[in-house]
Amino acid sequence: MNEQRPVAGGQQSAGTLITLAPTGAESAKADVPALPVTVEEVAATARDGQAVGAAVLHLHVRDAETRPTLDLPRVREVVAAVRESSDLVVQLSTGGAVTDPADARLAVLDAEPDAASLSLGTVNFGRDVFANPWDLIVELHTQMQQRGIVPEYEAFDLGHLATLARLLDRYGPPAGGHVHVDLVMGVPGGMPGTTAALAACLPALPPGATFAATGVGRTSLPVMLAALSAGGHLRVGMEDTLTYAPGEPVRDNAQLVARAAGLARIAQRPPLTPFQARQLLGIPAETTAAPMEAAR
Ligand code: KMH
Ligand code: ZN
Repeated sequence: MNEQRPVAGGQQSAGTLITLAPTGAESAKADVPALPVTVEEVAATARDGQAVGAAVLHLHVRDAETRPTLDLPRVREVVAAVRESSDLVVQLSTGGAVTDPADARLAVLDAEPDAASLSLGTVNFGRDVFANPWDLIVELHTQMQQRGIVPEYEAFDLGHLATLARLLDRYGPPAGGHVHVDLVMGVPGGMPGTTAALAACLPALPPGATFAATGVGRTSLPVMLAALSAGGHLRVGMEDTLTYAPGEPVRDNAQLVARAAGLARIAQRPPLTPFQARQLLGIPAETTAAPMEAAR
């Protein structure tokens, strides 16, 4: 299963890893009623997302007032609820919100996720700045190595991939041994969500790495098609995309996953299961059969 074929700068998989980023830290529940923010809503979103093809959950947590939070008991509660409702690989965001301090971002690793995001550089983020200085990058990388948490390296710009090369050269491979990069495209201040920008990133991927791509806003579809054409994987969800088509708000996260899964099947690289995703990313299989895999 999951046969690997070489492509420029990285590896191509026979299946497509679909990561669901359902919530993010930027949108307000009051503006986007379909955004999952409660423990129950996030757990149901994980279950429904898996049912239509997601394998990984990129998770930002909200508090009881629906505000983004890194509060550890709350993060643990949401992680436990997701593990209860689905088999998805739980990937906690260490990016948080642009206002979150570095120590709180590092502390989410205490919630013992399977995986965590690791942003590779500072980037303008609309009118804000998403700060990722070198020392924080190194601290996240080495702490994840020590704790056996598999990083998803997030690149918002081509130069961030040069930082990744330096990081791996100086500090060695990540937990699990496999390098997986998410190209986050179309952030106002980062690289554009275009085929040309995606193609420019490919030779800069570390040897043997896999990549996914995310297109923010209206770049969602072009980035998805470009990523599939280049043998890449996909990240979709309401963290990045709130409009399904011009004038048509996203109904729910499952709608975005279902569209990605359909395109992956058309590309003859159908969605990977959570079990296959764990194999690809170097995450140990769960010791007990989780709800949905066990039911198959
Ligand atoms: N919310 C953004 C400022 C991550 O999750 O690691 C950062 C972000 C990246 O979403
Ligand atoms: Zn995020």
